[in-house]
Amino acid sequence: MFNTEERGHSADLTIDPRRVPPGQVVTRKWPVLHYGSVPRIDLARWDFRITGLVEEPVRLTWPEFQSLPRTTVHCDIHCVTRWSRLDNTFEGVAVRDLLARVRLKPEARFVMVHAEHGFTTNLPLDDLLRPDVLLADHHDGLPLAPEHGWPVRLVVPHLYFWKSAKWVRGFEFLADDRPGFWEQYGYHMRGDPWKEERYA
Ligand SMILES: Nc1nc2c(c(=O)[nH]1)N[C@H]1C(S)=C(S)[C@@H](COP(=O)(O)O)O[C@H]1N2
Ligand SMILES: [Mo]
Repeated sequence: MFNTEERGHSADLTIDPRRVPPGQVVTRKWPVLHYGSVPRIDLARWDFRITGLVEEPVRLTWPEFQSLPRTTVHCDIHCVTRWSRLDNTFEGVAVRDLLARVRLKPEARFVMVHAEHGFTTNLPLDDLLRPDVLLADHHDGLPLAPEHGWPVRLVVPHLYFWKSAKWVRGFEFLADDRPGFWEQYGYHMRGDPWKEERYA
């Protein structure tokens, strides 16, 4: 799966091993991983919906999303299939800034993230609200490529990358945790790479 150049990179003395979680191999490339096909998206019909345990449901159009305050996040990403990619720059809207405009009900403790083609992934609210969790539309200065989630993907740097839903379309707030797509197949409900929370 990894060529020698990539393997060599993991032994690169310029990489601080403390940045690489246990069982991970550093790659310089950015692998593409998802279930199903890359969706075709029409920005004129795109929206982002916030539903579930909220006082009032929210629907943002593409221009409304684009008018939100912007944040840049530098982070490393860690896939449960054991590759890590260091030094990514994602730009977009911090989830915390978006949710500051939404009144969550006090019972809301978890979120189900919804993406195109019915993909879902679940997160505790505390993880979603970390300041570096982003609805990203740019990576390393360029709009996201379609296969990496254009127009918008979630980026949750501190958890395994399957939580970072590509082609994201909404958040549904819940009182109780529910497994998303990969979680139903046995992936961990939280997915902390530093604790190797790979499978349940
Ligand atoms: N919508 C959607 N998002 C998804 C997935 C998917 O199947 N569908 N796969 C996840 C998994 S398992 C990983 S490792 C990352 C991969 O993102 P990348 O292809 O940009 O590297 O996307 C995550 N987001
Ligand atoms: Mo993954």
